[in-house]
Amino acid sequence: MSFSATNFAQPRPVPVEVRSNEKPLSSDSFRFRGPPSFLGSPHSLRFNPIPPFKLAIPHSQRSNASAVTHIANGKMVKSSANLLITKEEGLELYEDMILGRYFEDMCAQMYYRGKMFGFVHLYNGQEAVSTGFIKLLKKEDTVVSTYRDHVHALSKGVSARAVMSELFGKATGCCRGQGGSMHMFSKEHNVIGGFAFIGEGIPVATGAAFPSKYRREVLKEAGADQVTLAFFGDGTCNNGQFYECLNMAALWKLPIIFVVENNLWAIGMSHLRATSDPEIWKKGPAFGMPGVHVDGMDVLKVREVAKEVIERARRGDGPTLVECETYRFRGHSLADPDELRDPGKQFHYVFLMVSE
Ligand SMILES: Cc1ncc(C[n+]2csc(CCOP(=O)(O)OP(=O)(O)O)c2C)c(N)n1
Ligand SMILES: [Mg+2]
Repeated sequence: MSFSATNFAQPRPVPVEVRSNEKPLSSDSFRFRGPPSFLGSPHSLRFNPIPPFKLAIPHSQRSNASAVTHIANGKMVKSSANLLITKEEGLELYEDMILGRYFEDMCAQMYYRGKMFGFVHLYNGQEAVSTGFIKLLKKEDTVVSTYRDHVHALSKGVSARAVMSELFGKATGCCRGQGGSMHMFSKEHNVIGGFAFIGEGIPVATGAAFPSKYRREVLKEAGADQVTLAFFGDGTCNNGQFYECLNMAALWKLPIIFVVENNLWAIGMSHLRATSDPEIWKKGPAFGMPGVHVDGMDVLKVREVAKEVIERARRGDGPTLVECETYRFRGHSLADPDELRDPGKQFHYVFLMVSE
């Protein structure tokens, strides 16, 4: 198979060094200006360039990873699709992202007014990932999230009232007020968490992907083509459950997409200081599945990748690992004083959105 999305899944020309703390992020469309010293890590931090990537999986599995070979070798695969959308689709994406942003801003307001308690982790800045992926799903598809879960639930169709009521601990919340911010759940919408422990949702998502395959292949239900999206962060990719589940999903060719929202931070730990190879997408081919890197600040690019990998999972071709390079505009949680954030950053992105 081939990915038509390779125009934005291509590797950076100098893969690891570009992600040092002193350089702009990889994609041109980020258009960072000025030194991103806000990343907070020592300027002396440097990584050795890695040798060119070689696919080291058995021939029988190579079809799954051929696109990755192209990506890794810097070859452009001819795009069969494009980033064009209809006006209605554009409005749907815009509305969903604005809903996510305003919802989270309102949470912050309520939290600082003392109306909301416990840990509350906001999603500001990462909306293009949730919208780009989840708006392509059918109702019966499943979403598994983390503690940064409000916007994933909203994108999947849980009403803002049900999510906000949950945050206020009300019986009208989507978990009857008993779950709170980190435990969004809706059976009706197939949102199955909301997990406070990092990596906890990945095996749950892997398990959720299994019935679809079982029903189609064992019970011979032709229409069983549900897919599962597992969202989690860059820091979580250093946990064992991530690797165990990549292995199982590839082995069983499960209809799951592992969506890494790489916002460069795990609480206050820079991604570059915490992982041996910062390019997370490369871990896919190590397990025999494609790994794709995409600009997670661009909803159309995310959507194009999402379209392809969701269709791939739906037709039974197995899992994909997608690394979305994004950024959170607020602190890790509302209890975080935001001291690692660059106050100019949010304005910068808003300006880009308006000027493009
Ligand atoms: C098993 C476990 N260990 C440690 C923690 C504490 N913890 C909460 S969030 C977090 C960082 C996660 O970072 P990342 O995966 O990048 O997600 P992000 O917060 O950036 O969305 C850690 C270590 C936890 N919740 N669960
Ligand atoms: Mg992170």
